[in-house]
Amino acid sequence: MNDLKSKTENKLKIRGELSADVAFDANNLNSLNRRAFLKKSSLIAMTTALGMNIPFAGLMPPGLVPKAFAADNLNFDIQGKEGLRLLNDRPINAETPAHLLDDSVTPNKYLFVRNNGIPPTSVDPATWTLEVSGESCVEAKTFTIADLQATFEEVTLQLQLECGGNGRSEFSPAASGNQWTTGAVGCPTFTGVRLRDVLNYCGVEATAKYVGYVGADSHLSGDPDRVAISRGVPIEKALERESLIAWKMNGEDIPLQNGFPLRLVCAGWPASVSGKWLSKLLIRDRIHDGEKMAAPSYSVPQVSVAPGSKVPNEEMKIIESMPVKSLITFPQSGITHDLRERLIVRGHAWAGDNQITAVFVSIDFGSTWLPTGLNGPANRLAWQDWEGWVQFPEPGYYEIWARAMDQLGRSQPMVTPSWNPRGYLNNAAHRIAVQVT
Ligand SMILES: Nc1nc2c(c(=O)[nH]1)N[C@H]1C(S)=C(S)[C@@H](COP(=O)(O)O)O[C@H]1N2
Ligand SMILES: [Mo]
Repeated sequence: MNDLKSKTENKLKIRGELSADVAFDANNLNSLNRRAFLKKSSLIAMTTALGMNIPFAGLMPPGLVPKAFAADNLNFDIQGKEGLRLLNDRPINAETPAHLLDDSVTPNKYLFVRNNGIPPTSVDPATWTLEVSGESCVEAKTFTIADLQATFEEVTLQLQLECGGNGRSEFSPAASGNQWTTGAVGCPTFTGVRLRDVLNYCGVEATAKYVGYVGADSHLSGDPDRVAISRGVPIEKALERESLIAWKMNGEDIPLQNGFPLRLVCAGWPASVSGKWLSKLLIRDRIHDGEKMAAPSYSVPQVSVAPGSKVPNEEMKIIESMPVKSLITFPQSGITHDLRERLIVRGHAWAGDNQITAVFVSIDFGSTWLPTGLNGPANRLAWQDWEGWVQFPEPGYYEIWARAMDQLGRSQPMVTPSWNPRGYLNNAAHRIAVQVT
């Protein structure tokens, strides 16, 4: 693992220092600065590197790096996971390639892993306890998982989790942190009890403003007095009927890396609010002040800023509902397709607390958009499946782009949206490469 980690670090070091001899190395290109690439490239160079013609080349935005060059090449072994791409091994951070997210309900082996610290090592669900307290809690109480199961109504919901930093790798100038591409997202089902039932059982004072979580993972430094992460949500979000304390994912034990034996799920917001290895909940009379609550963590500038700007913490705001986004999960980027056949294209779309009303696809670099068929969500805060088909006019290199819209009319930009210092909330349209022969 360490060997692979240093490879990743080396890749990061060469970011922006593109030399001619690596210009067409597909494995290196995805972590390189796009502008540096394009300074040295031309349409001729691109078609030579692709080995085929680009029929819609005239419609290609200047500065676009063909998706075909961005190969996902790092596969790793994490217990209970399959095919994930590792970004960091301490703490473990691994994302799911888009084509492995094709299922309507994300299987346990394909849910991404984003750890800030070191997960607990010996977990016994029979003795695990959850303590509820805080300034605005009427009566502090402690529950075992069996207590939760015996006292409250059991609920199963499909809920989407997306890391606030998903898509960070595309920001320029680069933002530090895990260089997620598109794979820090998933939508499994969770079974547990409603957070609000548990909070109301303990009593919520009128002064309640926020609910914070504490998990049983430890800080990377090993210092028992330090906490890796302790975030939370405003009381209104905590009291929504979809906010859960869950002990099952897709009907099975939650995978260890995803929070076994108990986790919070407050979907539609940065997944950092969904505490794993949940051991405490605090009903706070103020904005929760746990680790990584304060700016610049999970915060963006209050007003948009020029790329590369320094933004004082006081001018940042905490990220709440996530933006509109979509993913093409079929076909896999890089496939070869027969000109005579229609190509089915499908994926998912989601929009934080909101609902998707349409998804469009384009095969001509965004000049023409075709509507797709869209399903409703299984329940509020689940992603929505969409499917359409395209037919290509002649052989050559194409990209399929997808773009979703929500009920507020918000859509996705074709380029990276508002630059922010930590590289959050990139909802640029997803692109895949197709070779038509
Ligand atoms: N206790 C604890 N909870 C946590 C984290 C963590 O490191 N420790 N990471 C958070 C972040 S930043 C994200 S994106 C999600 C990731 O959930 P997953 O690993 O199950 O996909 O968990 C959140 N909950
Ligand atoms: Mo995250």
